[in-house]
Amino acid sequence: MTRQRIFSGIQPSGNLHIGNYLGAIQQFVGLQETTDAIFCIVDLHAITVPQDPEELRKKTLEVAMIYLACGIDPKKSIMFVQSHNHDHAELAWILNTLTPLGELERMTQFKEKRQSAEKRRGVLSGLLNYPTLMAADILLYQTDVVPVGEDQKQHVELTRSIAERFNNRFGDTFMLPKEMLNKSAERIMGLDDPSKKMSKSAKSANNYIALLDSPDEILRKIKTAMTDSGSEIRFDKKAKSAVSNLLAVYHAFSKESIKNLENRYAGKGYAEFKKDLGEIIIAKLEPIQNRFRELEKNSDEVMKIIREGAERSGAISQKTLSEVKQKIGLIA
Ligand code: ATP
Ligand code: LTN
Repeated sequence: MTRQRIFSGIQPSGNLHIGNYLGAIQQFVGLQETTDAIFCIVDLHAITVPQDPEELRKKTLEVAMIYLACGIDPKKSIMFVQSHNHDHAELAWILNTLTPLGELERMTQFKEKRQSAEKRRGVLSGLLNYPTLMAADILLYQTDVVPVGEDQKQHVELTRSIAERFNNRFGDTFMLPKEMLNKSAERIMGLDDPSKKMSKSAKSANNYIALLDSPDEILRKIKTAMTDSGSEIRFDKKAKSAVSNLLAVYHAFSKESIKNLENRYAGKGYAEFKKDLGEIIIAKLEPIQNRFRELEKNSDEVMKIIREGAERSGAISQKTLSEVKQKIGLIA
């Protein structure tokens, strides 16, 4: 049987956090053993909101190093920077000409980001077209499965309908992809506001634990993380949303069941629970941080990996793009 193709991407637009790790990267590392895996650093998506040019370049390399430090192995997977393979922008343009405006306007992420952009410098049309670029990323590789956090499910669904519509009109061209969520960590919430997802573009760094936060910072952030009224440590998303989120993080890192955790901390206060949770996160992130520091000393090697990745990805994407151009009537 042929191996399944998986594809996913992360934006180099801030500090990668434990939500990105548990919701996405941790799945990537497992999947590369049994699938044909492609991981992208989606810099063209990052610029749909204003970025500082120097910072963007630095963050792009940083995401590459974090992928590697977390265990992405370039011998098993392809890893590259989106803008290094021009097929992505080209297919995205073609898909824009085939996607009704209304479908893009109803995307939840667009509606949310639009609100915060309006308060700043205005909404850029790239923000609206973000999902067609994501559809291009996925469809270029005839992807079967897209491992992502829950917030991206709607974009994968839209990708599927864009692909279906194209196939119906021009004949079978694209595989129809499916999202894959990590059930126990599909939506890690903000430490300072458990009603919203943990996000690297949050206003305050107290919203998230970055993968590169120091042990002291991690302990401080967990200590000051919001809790709920009452002192019980119980999983109840409605009545105890903050504590439930901390329990979900504890479970995702320790693999200990939520039931066990509830029993272990019965009658104990938040302080002890938070101290243990902080220590577990520190222990899990330590080896990743150590590998990251080593890679930082070796950025030429990392550059080489992403350049090779771009070439390997291009060999695959170019086949799909040629077929698309041929089918829609562009002269090859
Ligand atoms: P931003 O909030 O700035 O848009 P982000 O934190 O959502 O950024 P992305 O690069 O958009 O980060 O996401 C990378 C991957 O991490 C995606 O698969 C996304 O679904 C997943 N992810 C992001 N935030 C969370 C979260 N809080 N819980 C679980 N998964 C998440
Ligand atoms: N929109 C995604 C990042 C992303 C992506 C992709 C994920 C861009 N292209 C293709 C999966 C497949 C996000 O996490 N915000």
